[in-house]
Amino acid sequence: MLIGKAGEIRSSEITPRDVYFSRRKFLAGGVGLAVGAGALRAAAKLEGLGKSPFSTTEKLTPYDAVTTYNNFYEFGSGKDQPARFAKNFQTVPWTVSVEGHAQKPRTFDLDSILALAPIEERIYRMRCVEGWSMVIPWAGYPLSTLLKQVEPLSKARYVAFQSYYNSKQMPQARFSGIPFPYVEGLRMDEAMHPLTLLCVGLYGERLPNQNGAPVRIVVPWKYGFKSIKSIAKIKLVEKEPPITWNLANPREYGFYSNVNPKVDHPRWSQAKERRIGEFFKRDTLLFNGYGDSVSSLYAGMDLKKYY
Ligand SMILES: Nc1nc2c(c(=O)[nH]1)N[C@H]1C(S)=C(S)[C@@H](COP(=O)(O)O)O[C@H]1N2
Ligand SMILES: [Mo]
Repeated sequence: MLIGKAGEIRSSEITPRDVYFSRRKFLAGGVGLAVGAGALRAAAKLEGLGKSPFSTTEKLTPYDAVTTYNNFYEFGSGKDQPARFAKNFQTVPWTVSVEGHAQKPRTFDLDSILALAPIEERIYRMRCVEGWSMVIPWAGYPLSTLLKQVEPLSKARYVAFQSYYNSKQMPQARFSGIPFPYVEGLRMDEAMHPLTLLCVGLYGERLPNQNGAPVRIVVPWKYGFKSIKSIAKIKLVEKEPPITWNLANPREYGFYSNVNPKVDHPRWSQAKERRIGEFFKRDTLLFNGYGDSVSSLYAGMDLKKYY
């Protein structure tokens, strides 16, 4: 991964959250063409989202930045490419198969995923391995809720995820320089942790294509690449599964990839980060600030070795 030009997004390009919401209200109540746009947005709205004690109260990263500054290499390696090239990504119909060491392996269609549990808003800090961060109001429920449905067997020690891949829908993928389908993995206890989110939306709406529609994982204490987008398959496995960025460059990207200001990337420091929209860099926090909840998962592990 290359570090993008710092600063990244000019403030003139950012629509603040309140402007975004009032614009949406205006579109929904408008006439003519505006009604069309409003109706499209309204269809994607998630109603009655619960609040979560796991949410941070930090200032949200503006909607426009969250949805136009993305890594989604299936749609190109440039930050602006996913928003442009994922526009017509076909996410209907969609299924996620949950298989492997389970008593009741099963394929879920999207409606059954959406209906499985109450969807709540989770405002998480996100830290990309490239050195930038955002605060994003995700919507979803714990991944553990889905995994429990299939009744994992004791042999299941890791969870392997696979993104959807279709070179016809993703013609930019072959220029991205990483292998596809994109794969990721978590240890079972990480996957079952209440912070690990099965995510179906952001900013009160269903996920935009460029953010991993229609369903993705969000793991806030790890570098962003662990938060795999547009998942098609989840497999309960015995051994640590391969992960895309480790396959692409094992020296630079490990399986754990916990956010850690003391373990530098071989080509750059991880001590600081730039919150998108802010000018000054801030200190990066161990486990991205979620240490109270997750540090016990790594008790006794050398985090320099298990990077
Ligand atoms: N399938 C897939 N998932 C992916 C990626 C990708 O290229 N392909 N990029 C990762 C990286 S590097 C980051 S930082 C986050 C970005 O998520 P966001 O665009 O929703 O903020 O998605 C992650 N998930
Ligand atoms: Mo990233």
